[in-house]
Amino acid sequence: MPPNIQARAEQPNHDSEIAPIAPIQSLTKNDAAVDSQAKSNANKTPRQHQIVWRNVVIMLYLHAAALYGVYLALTSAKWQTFALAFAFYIISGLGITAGAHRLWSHRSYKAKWPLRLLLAAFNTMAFENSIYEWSRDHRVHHKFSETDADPHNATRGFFFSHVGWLLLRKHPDVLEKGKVVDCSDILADPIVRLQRKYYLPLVLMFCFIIPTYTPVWLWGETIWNSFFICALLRYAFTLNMTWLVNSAAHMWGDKPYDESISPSENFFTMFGAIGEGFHNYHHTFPWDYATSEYGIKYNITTMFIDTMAFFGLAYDRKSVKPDMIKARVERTGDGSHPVHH
Ligand code: ST9
Ligand code: ZN
Ligand code: ZN
Repeated sequence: MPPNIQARAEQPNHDSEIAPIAPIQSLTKNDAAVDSQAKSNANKTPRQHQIVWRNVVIMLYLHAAALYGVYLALTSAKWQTFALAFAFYIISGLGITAGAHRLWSHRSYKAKWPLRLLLAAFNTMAFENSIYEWSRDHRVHHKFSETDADPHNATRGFFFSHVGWLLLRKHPDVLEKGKVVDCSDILADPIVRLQRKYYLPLVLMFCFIIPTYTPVWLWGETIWNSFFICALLRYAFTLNMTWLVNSAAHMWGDKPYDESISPSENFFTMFGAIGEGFHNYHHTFPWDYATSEYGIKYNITTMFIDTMAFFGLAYDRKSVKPDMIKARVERTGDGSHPVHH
């Protein structure tokens, strides 16, 4: 048993206090009763700061290399290389937003296998942990938001919810309370299992080798420029745009749908996270495939899913009826919704 797991095993056991296993619907439809009971049981085990130095070194290197990538982009790279890096940011971002997030974590729409395969490839390019691990953490985040059982608990501050949580061992509550969250449906997808099984070699190929060599093959860019711009700068940028949803969008912005929760409508992340910045809406109605009541407005991910639906590859897109949104806005909103004006 690795030492960190052993340390956890010695933590006081709160199993008896854990809420009963919730049906998957409660994760996607925000079953308030179960959630509030589960949340009231959180915050019991003391926080520990077991730093994972390997991750600290990797993240420091990645961000320094990304800055060097900016320098190269401004001084010696071809413009096509920078444009392709931007395209890879959008593509890999879709693997997170349309893939791990809206499809696998929330099941807010269904996708035929060719689309699931494409999304899994895009997702691997984003290198944000396997679809299974990402979705498990994300379901736990929704169910236990703003408690110690939330992997990136925003009450621990901007840095922790942004990147700090990836540099420390998880809080024991994440593991203990996380057990009640059923993720078997995610693993039931053979594409998810395949990605998980060969994750690291696939990441090497999709996140690093393909982005590095494409500009070299297509327009004779140097491997050096290409590696720092299309691989490392693009990767670090996409990571930060994702992390801002956990940090900034859990701190700053309006709360038109539910003022009692931290997630907010954050204008910057609407763009940076390609349509995932409507975070107050998303935590209120997590099963809506558009993560917003405004459809494709400011929402590249919704445009992508709708395009896939047009080709018959996406179907059963779930959304919330306007009446229900209006009632909720009037009941729990902070007054910033246009309905109030
Ligand atoms: C990255 C992920 O960046 C980013 C996620 C962001 C999410 C954003 C969400 C916002 C909404 C959507 C917006 C998208 C916008 C996108 C825009 C794009 C343009 N439940 O994890 P371990 C158990 S990754 C239940 O190792 P440690 C489980 O048994 C970046 N159980 O914990 C597990 O074993 P196994 C690159 C759980 O040892 C065991 O515990 N990657 C749960 O404390 C051990 O798990 C990195 O930097 C749970 N939730 O280590 C690597 N969690 O898995 C980062 C755990 O076998 N990761 N268990 O079942 C690590 O190195 C480690 O995870 C650690 C913690 C050091 C952070
Ligand atoms: Zn979500
Ligand atoms: Zn959130």
